[in-house]
Amino acid sequence: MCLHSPKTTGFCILALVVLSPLNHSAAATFASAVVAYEPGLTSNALNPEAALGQPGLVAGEGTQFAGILSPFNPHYEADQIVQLGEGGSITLQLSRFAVTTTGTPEIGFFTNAGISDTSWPEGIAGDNLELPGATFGIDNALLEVSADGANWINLGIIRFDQPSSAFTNATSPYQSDTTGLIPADFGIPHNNALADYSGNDWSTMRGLLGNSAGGTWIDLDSTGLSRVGWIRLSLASDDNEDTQLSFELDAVSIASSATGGLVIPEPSVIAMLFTLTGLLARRRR
Ligand SMILES: [Ca+2]
Ligand SMILES: [Ca+2]
Repeated sequence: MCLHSPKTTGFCILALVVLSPLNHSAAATFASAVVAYEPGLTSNALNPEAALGQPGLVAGEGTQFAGILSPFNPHYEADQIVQLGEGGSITLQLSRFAVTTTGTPEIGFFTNAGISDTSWPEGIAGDNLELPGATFGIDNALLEVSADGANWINLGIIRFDQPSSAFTNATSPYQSDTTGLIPADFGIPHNNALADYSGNDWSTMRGLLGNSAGGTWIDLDSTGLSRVGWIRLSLASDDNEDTQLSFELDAVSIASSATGGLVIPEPSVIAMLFTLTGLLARRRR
């Protein structure tokens, strides 16, 4: 999008430079590259690129089941979700650094966690979301973070239990027509615990989320790192042949208020930098 003319290229590079190191723009930033993927014991969704970029705003898009991404309607498609089985792991590079910032979690994880609708299609959560069947897709995984892609800080096993929600004003959690809907912001953390949704209807849940798109948010303050550019999720075997654990990842985002500079400029950006240097040199002559 920034490659049409030397003039446009200059603007793009200047924008990147101005935005560094902190980028407070409204648009959320996401994981941008798969560094490693080991599926583990799974035969499903072997498509790690599905975890890059932002979640699609509609689940089942293009099918008769198309409906907005909501706490009752998470993604399930192979082009949206990557799965880890037991022994699996995925390492992702973020597009920009998450800068450790007091007072806010920095990194959001969007999975296929969903809340079962006790009154379909109204969208009403059960009174106790810890009961079996009251939710689906909630899984644990080991989370590690890194400032350089080589040295890792272990944040332990996290329960990724927060659903996603793509629009702030949808009257139905399943509606297929997105006309007039306001997209939620994947760069806005929230403070909701899973229990906060208990017994609530869709309208109340929307209020709890505000402009946030949900997700499970992780605070980096305890890591001792000043910034994080890589994340790794791992699912250990439970050494039980009768169970088959899995973990499903949709996307990873960075809080807009904690978004730093580019992790590693892609080759095209380096090329643009050379172009800009050339332009500036020409102007000085
Ligand atoms: Ca923090
Ligand atoms: Ca995805």
